[in-house]
Amino acid sequence: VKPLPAEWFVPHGTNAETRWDTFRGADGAAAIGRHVPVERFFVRNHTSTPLIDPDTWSLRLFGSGLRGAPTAGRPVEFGLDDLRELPSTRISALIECAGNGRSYYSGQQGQPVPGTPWTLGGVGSASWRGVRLAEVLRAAGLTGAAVDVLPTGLDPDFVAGGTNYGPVRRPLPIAKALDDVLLAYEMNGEPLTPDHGAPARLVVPGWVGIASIKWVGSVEVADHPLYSPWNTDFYRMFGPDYPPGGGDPLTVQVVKSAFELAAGARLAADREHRLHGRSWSGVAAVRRVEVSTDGGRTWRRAELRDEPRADGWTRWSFDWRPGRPGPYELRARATDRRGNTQPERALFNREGYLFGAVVAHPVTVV
Ligand code: MTE
Ligand code: MO
Repeated sequence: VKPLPAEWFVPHGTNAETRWDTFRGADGAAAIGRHVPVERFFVRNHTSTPLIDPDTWSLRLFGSGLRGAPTAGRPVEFGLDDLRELPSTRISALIECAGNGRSYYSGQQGQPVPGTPWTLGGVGSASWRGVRLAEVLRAAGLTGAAVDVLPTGLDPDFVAGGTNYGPVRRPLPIAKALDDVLLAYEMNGEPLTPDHGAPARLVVPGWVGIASIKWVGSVEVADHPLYSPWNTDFYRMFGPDYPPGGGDPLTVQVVKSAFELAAGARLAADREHRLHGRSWSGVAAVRRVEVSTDGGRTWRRAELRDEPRADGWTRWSFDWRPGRPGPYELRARATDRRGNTQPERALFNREGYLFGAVVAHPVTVV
């Protein structure tokens, strides 16, 4: 992992989250636009960042869902130049860790969970260029029999609690793979950096970050369901409110909101403040945001600063003159076009995934 400076990130071991107070400069002006600069984008690694030579790298496709399989036994390979010759597309998409917001299970709901204690910075929006995975699959001889695809990373095996789970890999249903998944080789107009998956990674819009496999080296295409620990043991919901054997493998992200403000920020009492924030959803564009400055008793509409769009977050602002000094808790609550909104409490799950409840943001008015 490249050094991730503390002025921009909150470090969590091999992971680092973008600090929400760095979205604004000291003068209050926007420091980050619709897309997060690569050097400020959160990093989430199960192990460590591999350095891969783009000139010798290739992507191997194989499996019973390709023409000629299984007897052909002839995997199809694409080098980076081969990929660049296929029609390219540019998309905007958020990548967000399924564990983003996890620390609030403990901090806000008194429910400690293991895992990286993200606040809300395990998310970022970027512009991605690459080839649609559908295009690559078709070029490799996709048949109508394909059910699942399994992209596998070239990073070191994931070892935890004495178990070697093998390389990071997670099956994706063929319907999603053919819908809007990108095999990306550029981020914000530059070749991918090692930390974000160079030379190529998947970008799976709206879905939990683990679907967007970095440093992808192979893709199995199968005419039967595929499994890996990442869709059986991890990234599923376990807990009293879920089926005894666990819920389905996680797919889309939930609605969330964050203030572009430090926790514990100090604000002058007798001035009007323009508070800024962003809200997003893995399902649809965010079309309404409300803010409460009195602990959630009353809510007022925030002003949307973006045309709501499904491929990114909606930026918003809220003018507030506190009046009286003292401790306050700010809250933001968003609703997407499908009517999904943020509840008071998130349903507990053992791994602390998908914390979508309204987050209390403490500030001190002086
Ligand atoms: N791909 C591989 N090969 N190995 C990993 O550890 N982490 C996943 C995903 N892709 C991971 C991976 C997780 S959990 C997330 S949230 C995203 O990458 C993070 O992407 P980023 O580091 O570019 O922000
Ligand atoms: Mo993640």
